[in-house]
Amino acid sequence: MADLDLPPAPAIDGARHLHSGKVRDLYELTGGRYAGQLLMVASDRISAFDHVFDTTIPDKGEILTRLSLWWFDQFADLVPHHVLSTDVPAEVAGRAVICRRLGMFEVECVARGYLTGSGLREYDATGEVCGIALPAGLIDGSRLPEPIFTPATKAQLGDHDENVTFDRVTTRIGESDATELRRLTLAIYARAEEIARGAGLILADTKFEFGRDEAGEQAGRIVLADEVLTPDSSRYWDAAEWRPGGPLPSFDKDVIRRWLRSPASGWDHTSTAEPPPLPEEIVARTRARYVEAYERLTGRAF
Ligand code: PZK
Repeated sequence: MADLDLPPAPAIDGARHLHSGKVRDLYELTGGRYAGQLLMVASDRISAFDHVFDTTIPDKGEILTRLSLWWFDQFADLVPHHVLSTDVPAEVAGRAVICRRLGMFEVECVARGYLTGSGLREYDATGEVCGIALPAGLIDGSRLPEPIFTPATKAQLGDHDENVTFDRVTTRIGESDATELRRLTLAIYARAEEIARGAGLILADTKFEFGRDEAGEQAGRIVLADEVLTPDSSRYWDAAEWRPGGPLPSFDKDVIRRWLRSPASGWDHTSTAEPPPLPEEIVARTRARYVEAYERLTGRAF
């Protein structure tokens, strides 16, 4: 994939831009009570088929920020999280959090309860995912006998992450941290999967990032970072539509993907051409899916 080509991160008073992902921007606070800590801003940008669209989804950044905060609360007894405050600069109100600067583990901690995506591709080729042998006969969308930890390492900018074995994680960060990240990942996934199922959603897989507190009273402890269990970091399916055997529709992005593949878009999604702007109706229907995910999971009105 080509390098990310994003709009420049907006200037924020009292913050210095550090880096940007496809849909989020990271800043360092330069003054005030939390000087030196981080400001994580969720934009309204959306990506699909490895492209970031020029068209944005109104309120997406706020919906995902609020959803992530709600999830952090659900695991307060399992793991500490990195959020220090939601009292953020006015220009990013509602869609940013101030978070503790951690020493990040360079491991994407993925939990899978269902087989699809890169896990399915690896299974079809080897019968294993990240070195974990799975029973024969599984197909796209199959529920796994039990959830598994399938770590990955970050690839170059814009490239996909690479699945790795647990042994590889051990070599990278040591046996005791690797074991603890696996335990936490599976414990959080188990709780989240149960909550999602109660909301009629299947949490097929999800990715966590952890860091270590390096200063202060709590130095040494492992902390849950990033955003958690948003549709951008997780794969949600509508439980009512779950049927193993084919690619299942993404809860949030199916509307966009179907339109992009349709003649109406005039776009060849297999080409390197820039995707067209999204029509108003597609934007509205996609926004409604994010609102619906938020409302079904949290039981709160957005
Ligand atoms: C950290 N990212 C990912 C990339 C984003 C986010 N608490 C933390 N301490 C130190 N570093 C990070 C975090 C967190 N979370 C997260 N990169 C570094 C990332 C691009 C944009 F908003």
